[in-house]
Amino acid sequence: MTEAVLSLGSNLGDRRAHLLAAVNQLDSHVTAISGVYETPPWGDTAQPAYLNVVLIVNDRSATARDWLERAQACERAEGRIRDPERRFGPRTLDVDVIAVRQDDGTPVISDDAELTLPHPRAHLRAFVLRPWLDLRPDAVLPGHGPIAALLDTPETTADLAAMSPRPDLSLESME
Ligand code: A4P
Ligand code: MG
Repeated sequence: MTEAVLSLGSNLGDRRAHLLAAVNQLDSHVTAISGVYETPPWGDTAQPAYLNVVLIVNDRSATARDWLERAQACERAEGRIRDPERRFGPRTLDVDVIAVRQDDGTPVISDDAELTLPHPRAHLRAFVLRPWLDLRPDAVLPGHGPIAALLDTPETTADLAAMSPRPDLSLESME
C-alpha cells in the first residue's frame, strides 16, 4: 500500500470544476481533501491567480509511479496543454506528486527526472504546504523537515501572506 500527497492547481477556465474533476477521477482513493486556496502565481507571475488544493490518496496496490500516471491522466482529462516555452505557465489543471510513503511509513525517495520524490520544489511553495498543513499539521517533508517550519522561511512567507482561503469554493461537498 502507498499513501500519496497530491497538489492540484488550476488557473484557466472554470478552476473549481477542473479541481473537482480530478477529485472525482481519483474517486475512492481520496481519503482527505484540504481547503481550497486562492494563490498568487509562483515562478511566472504574468498569469492569473491559481486555485490550489491538496489531497491525500491511498491505494493498496499503487506504486509511486502509478500515482504519477494517475496524476497525468487527470491533467489530460482536463485538456491540459503544455507550452514548452513556458515552464511554469498557466494551465487548466496541474497535478503534482508531492510525497509518497509506504505502508510502514517509509518515504519513497527518488531522483529520477520522470518522478522526483519528494517533489523538488514543494519546500518552496506555500500553495502546497499551507493546504497540506490543513490535513496533516505534523507532516514532515523528507529531506526538508516539518511543513509548519517550511511555511516560515524567506522563500514562503510572502506567498503565504498573499494567499487566501476560499471556503465558498470547497470541494468537500463533491458537487
Ligand atoms: N516529474 C518529476 N517528478 C514529478 C513529481 N513529483 N510530480 C516530471 C509530478 N511530475 C513530476 O511536469 C514536468 C515533468 O516533471 C513531467 O515529465 C514529470 O514526469 P509537467 O507536468 O509536464 O510540467 P509542468 O507542471 O508545467 O512543469 P513543472 O516544472 O512540473 O511545473 P510545476 O512545478 O508543476 O509548477 N503557482 C501557483 N500559485 N499554483 C500552482 O499550482 N503551478 C505551477 C506549475 C507554477 N506556478 C504555480 C502553480
Ligand atoms: Mg506539474
